[in-house]
This record gives sequence, structure tokens and C-alpha cells, in this order.
Amino acid sequence: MQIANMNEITLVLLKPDCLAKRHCGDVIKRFEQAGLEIVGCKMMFLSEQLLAEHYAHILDKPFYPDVQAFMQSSPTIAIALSGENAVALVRELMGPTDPLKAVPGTIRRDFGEDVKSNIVHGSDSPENALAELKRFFSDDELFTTSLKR
Ligand code: IDP
Ligand code: MG
Repeated sequence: MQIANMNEITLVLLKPDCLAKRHCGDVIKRFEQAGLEIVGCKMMFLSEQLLAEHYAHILDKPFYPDVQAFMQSSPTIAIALSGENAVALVRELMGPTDPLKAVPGTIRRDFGEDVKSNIVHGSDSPENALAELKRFFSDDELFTTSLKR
């Protein structure tokens, strides 16, 4: 059973293909329509070092150099999203890693191309979300309390 967490925050990255295809608005709209709130947002060029930390779990894969080149082909947009069960909700809206295996209506299926060029990153667990938010945002770049009404 999943325990509802109203204040969960997750990290989303709009990848270079999302920017190139002009789908940033479409993707953000899906998240906002699902009730998620933007509590942090910035455009970033991801360094080799930051990518190696972010993608530590695939660093030894033969396809990693291609992933690094793809992720450095333009800046990305990093977004912190807050809401009830934000981590799982974002993963559901994204669909699985491979857009061709995703169902229509998911972000990756509707806008993605292949297993590498899949439009968006979303943290895969609340623990990883906390680590990733720390990696991409400083405390004063996250507006987690001031936006609450
Ligand atoms: P996820 O993004 O769905 O969590 P991960 O397994 O964490 O998937 O992989 C990180 C990213 O690495 C993927 O989003 C994708 O861009 C890339 N990637 C994963 N598997 C492959 C592959 O088999 N070939 C090329 N790129 C891949
Ligand atoms: Mg992942």
C-alpha cells in the first residue's frame, strides 16, 4: 500500500530532445494538469561530472558514452515538482524508459523517439529524489515553503 505524501518533491529533467522538439510546454502541461506544482526550475548545461553522478547506475554500460553525448547536446531544464506522491505520479505520466514500450498518452510514448532519446527524466524513488534534488538545486533555489498558500 502506498502512503499518501502531499509534500513529496521529485526531480524532472527536460532532456535535449524535449527542447529541440519544442515539447517543453507540452510536458510541463501534463505535470501541471496532474496537480503537480513547480517549486524549482532552471536551465542547465550538465557537466561530465554531474552526469556521471546522476547516471552512476549506467556508467559501466556500453551505451553510456552515447547517453552522455546526448545529454550534453544542449542544455536541459531541471524542474522540481511537488505534490501528493510526486515521484510515482511523475514516473506514471512519463511511461517506461523505452517509448516504444510505453502506452499512448504517456509523455515518452507521445513525444519520445527511442530508448535513449526519451524526452524526460524523473526520479525513481523518494530516496533518489532527495539525492537528485540536492545534486541539481541549492536550498535557496527550491521554493518549497514560500509558495504554499
Ligand atoms: P529511466 O530514465 O527510465 O529511469 P534508466 O535505466 O535510469 O531509465 O536509464 C537512464 C537513461 O539512460 C534513460 O532514460 C535513457 O536516456 C538512457 N538509456 C537507458 N537504457 C538505454 C539503452 O539501452 N540504450 C541507450 N540509452 C539508454
Ligand atoms: Mg532512472
